[in-house]
Amino acid sequence: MTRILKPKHAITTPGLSLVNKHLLDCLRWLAQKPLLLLGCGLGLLGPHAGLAQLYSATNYVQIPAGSSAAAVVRRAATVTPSARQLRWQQLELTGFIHFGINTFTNKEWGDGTESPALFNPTALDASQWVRACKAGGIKQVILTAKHHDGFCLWPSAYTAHSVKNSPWKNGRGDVVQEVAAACRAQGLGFGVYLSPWDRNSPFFGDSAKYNDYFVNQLTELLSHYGRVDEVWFDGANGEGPTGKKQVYDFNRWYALIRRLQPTATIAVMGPDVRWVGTESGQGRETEWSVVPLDSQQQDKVAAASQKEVSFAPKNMMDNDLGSRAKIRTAPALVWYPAEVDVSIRPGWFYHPAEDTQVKTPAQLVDIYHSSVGRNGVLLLNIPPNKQGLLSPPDVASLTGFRQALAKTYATNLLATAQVSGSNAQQAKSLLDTKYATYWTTAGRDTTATLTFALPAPQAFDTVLLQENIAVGQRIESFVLEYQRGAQWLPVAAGTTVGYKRILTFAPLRAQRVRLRITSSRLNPTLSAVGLYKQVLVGGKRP
Ligand code: FUL
Repeated sequence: MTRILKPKHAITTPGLSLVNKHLLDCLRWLAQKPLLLLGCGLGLLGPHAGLAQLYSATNYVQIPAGSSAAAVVRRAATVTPSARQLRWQQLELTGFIHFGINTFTNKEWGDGTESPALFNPTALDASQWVRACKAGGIKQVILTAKHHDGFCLWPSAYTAHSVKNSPWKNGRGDVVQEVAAACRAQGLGFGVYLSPWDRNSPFFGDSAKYNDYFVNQLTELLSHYGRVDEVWFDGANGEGPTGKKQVYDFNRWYALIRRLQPTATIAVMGPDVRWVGTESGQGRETEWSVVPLDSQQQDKVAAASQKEVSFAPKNMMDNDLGSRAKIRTAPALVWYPAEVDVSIRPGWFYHPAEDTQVKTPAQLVDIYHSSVGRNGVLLLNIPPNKQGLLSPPDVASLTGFRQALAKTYATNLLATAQVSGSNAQQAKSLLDTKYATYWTTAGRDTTATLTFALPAPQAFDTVLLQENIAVGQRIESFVLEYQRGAQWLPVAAGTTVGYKRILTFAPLRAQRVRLRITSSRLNPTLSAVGLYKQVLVGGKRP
């Protein structure tokens, strides 16, 4: 019997308890094979050499037992993203395409018994999908190559349950190929979602057989379509037809991905990108990219005399995963940044009844602020319809969203301001729009004040800050103030900054503003500071 761990449209991914379990199994396996992994990994030496295939030299640090609180904080500030994680973070906006047999049955989850004959888009045009995504500012597109129903959007050699047995293009079509080609042609990154849970495969639940099947499918996807930039493993899971629980061979999958597509990030049930913990489009107010390994699991692992622990944080739903209190007793810290997945419609797949419930440009702008503006990467789902096209309301919303962002963020009111305060001689790098150049403090200063005098009073309602995460995430709290008469009054205050932090507030008018960084784990850095006035295009705020 199939046990469904995730209800339709739930905002959580209960499969994550299994995720943690699988990751633990994976790390156990890794701990037993350090030499093997050293050989096939990146050749790193050091305490985490056995994890080389999962981690870079800088995105994983062990915390020596007995470290002082201050030492832990300093160590946390030195954890930095791998090259693949940095590239991914800088994309800011990525797109999700849920398309498959569910599109034709009007369901969210298929049970795997659907006939491939149902799959028959009449006007499928992957270039239209990618064009609309690009017009929405999206930089990379992830396609559901196989969802839980097991139906493959490419003609896999390992199952009959695919497009090859559908009427679409007389069984000679390949959606994965069309999307990959469209992304390449239009300069977008390309990623694949391959559901580990497969409700069609007769092998599911027969662990070794299914792992072989899965590896074969993954190999097809990673070898036949050019560069793959992200591989997304969903946490939702259930039992197979045999009634047995499928034990996933994650370490084998990760090794395969690193070998065939070394620049791809592995997301959600993977070491590079963390599921933010909701599907609402809301990231955390306090979002650390440096998080501890799961201390609960550490206890279990310690009991089993293992040295390494899983990289998944203990509770993905906590409103803080990485503050000083959270990292204090961590055995190790990892760079594990948040991805915020949300659909432009209520469902992940297309349903005609939801044509009137497409999120407006204003709603998407709010989501941008609560995801990218909270140190996350937005993964926005836009599902094609039965014709095989993105529908007009979705395309219009994407375009309106992009226009609103472009207009708002075109004019940084601080661009012509005079800057004074801590290390103000470096202020040029704050305002030069280059991410790689950055301001920092002198000596060992972990606090700072920067004052901006505008040429004339201006109205504004948004502040944007960016740390240079290539050297780590450090800022723990900041406040923005404006001058009225002789007084400095608070405008907005926040905790973490990370790659990007955006705070919006009721509009006000001022000529002098100042940013005070009140706490930082090491010298704070800033690549950018901006003050803006929101411009909304094509729609009111909800
Ligand atoms: C969930 C799945 O069950 C949904 O169908 C969807 O694919 C979403 C992105 O992840 O876990």
